[in-house]
Amino acid sequence: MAETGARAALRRISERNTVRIAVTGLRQCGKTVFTTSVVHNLLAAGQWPEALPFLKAAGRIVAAEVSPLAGVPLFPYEESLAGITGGHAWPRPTDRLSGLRISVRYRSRRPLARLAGTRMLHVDLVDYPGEWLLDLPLMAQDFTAWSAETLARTQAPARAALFERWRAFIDGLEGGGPADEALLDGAAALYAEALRAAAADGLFLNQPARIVRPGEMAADDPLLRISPLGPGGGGPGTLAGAMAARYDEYRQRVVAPFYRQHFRTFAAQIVLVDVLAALKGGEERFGDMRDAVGAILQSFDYGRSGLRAWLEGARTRRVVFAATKADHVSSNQHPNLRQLLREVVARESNRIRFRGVDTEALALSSVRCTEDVVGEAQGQTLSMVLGTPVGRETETALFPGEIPAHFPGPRDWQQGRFRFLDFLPARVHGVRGLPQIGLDLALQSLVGDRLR
Ligand SMILES: Nc1nc2c(ncn2[C@@H]2O[C@H](COP(=O)(O)OP(=O)(O)OP(=O)(O)O)[C@@H](O)[C@H]2O)c(=O)[nH]1
Ligand SMILES: [Mg+2]
Repeated sequence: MAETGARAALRRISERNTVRIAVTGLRQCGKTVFTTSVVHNLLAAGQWPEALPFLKAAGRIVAAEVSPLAGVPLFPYEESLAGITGGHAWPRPTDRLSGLRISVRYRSRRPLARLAGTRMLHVDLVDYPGEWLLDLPLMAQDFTAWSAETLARTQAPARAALFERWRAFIDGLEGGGPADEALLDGAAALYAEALRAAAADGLFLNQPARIVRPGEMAADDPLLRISPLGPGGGGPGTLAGAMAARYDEYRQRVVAPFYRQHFRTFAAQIVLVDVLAALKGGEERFGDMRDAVGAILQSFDYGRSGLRAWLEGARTRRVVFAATKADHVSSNQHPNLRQLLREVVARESNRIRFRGVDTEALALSSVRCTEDVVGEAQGQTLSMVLGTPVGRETETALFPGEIPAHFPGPRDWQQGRFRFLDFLPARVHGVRGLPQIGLDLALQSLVGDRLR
């Protein structure tokens, strides 16, 4: 429903002390762990501001409190934290949407404002399965355009074999032929099977996303019976026309609400990118990850200004790009990790900056699980990381390989070049904040200017 100008103005006033942070990132890039660590470190900052040295306002935070976000199930913060600190286990992949508000009471930097008492900033965060983001680009593509793009993608080497059966099936269909529900369902079933296989194979650009991660929808929901079709006459009553109608219904009923409610307006965005996992996955997965991040960022409307921004509320001021799980490599690799991330997002970053929004890139570890150590291997002294790799019981010092500062070339992709392992959360009490790298810098960029 459209808001009147007056109502929107009132809403704007109440939003003045609220920051909605869009935590954006592909599956398993670290969104849930990031959210947990942000909440925990802000809760701890009132008493232990040293946990966030680069958040300039940390020393002025008095205390913070968590509350639910209207209309969204509560983010399972306690459960996630207990897993990390008590059980030394990571959260499970997210399969539902959830959110929370963390309200931070702080003292103003300005002496006069301080006389008036403390101030409040509400930070709103939403968590969701990373797969779902890949649906956002569908909002701007009609069925014909989406089909053409998807067909081309499924012919590239990384996917060709997985999509072969589906491809043979749709090649036998005449898009302009009469609409036959059984044929449409047949194409959709084969497409769904191939899409799930691609996801299992570590590929990201899988659309429609709910086929891979249905969430609260049933896996056999008729809304999910969608498949791209080859070029061929569409129009009402034809196969292509009927499939286009299914596609539009999915966009309207599934994608649009997700987009409208959670990504249309936010004041700050952090884009989490697991550059290390993509490097480890090899050249094709690395390329797919880059394309997926690019496709998602295309769907945000940056830099609204003037009347429209005023009427619609929060305007994005800043986008922070973060290469996550930086603790998988030693600190001397972080500058290269950051440089590589800057190359990965260069095109999107340029587009965003052109619209007057600041961007920044950093290396991040929401929960630091390793320490830097120096070790000897094959007669060389090397910088290593010490931590407990997933699947092992004891701490181990490892040399995970070096991060290239530029896009890897053919030689870099040679087997064994990138040996990053996943680590278990380190044994911490988790009262004084979770150990982190760059989380405080990220918070400074995202909300620092709002804690004045
Ligand atoms: N060492 C280390 N590992 C991390 C860190 N953050 C995340 N991880 C690892 O990354 C995995 C995924 O993190 P999540 O936060 O669950 O990822 P997500 O983006 O919420 O994933 P989906 O829910 O699938 O979209 C975790 O299970 C950890 O293994 C970190 O700061 N350090
Ligand atoms: Mg998650």
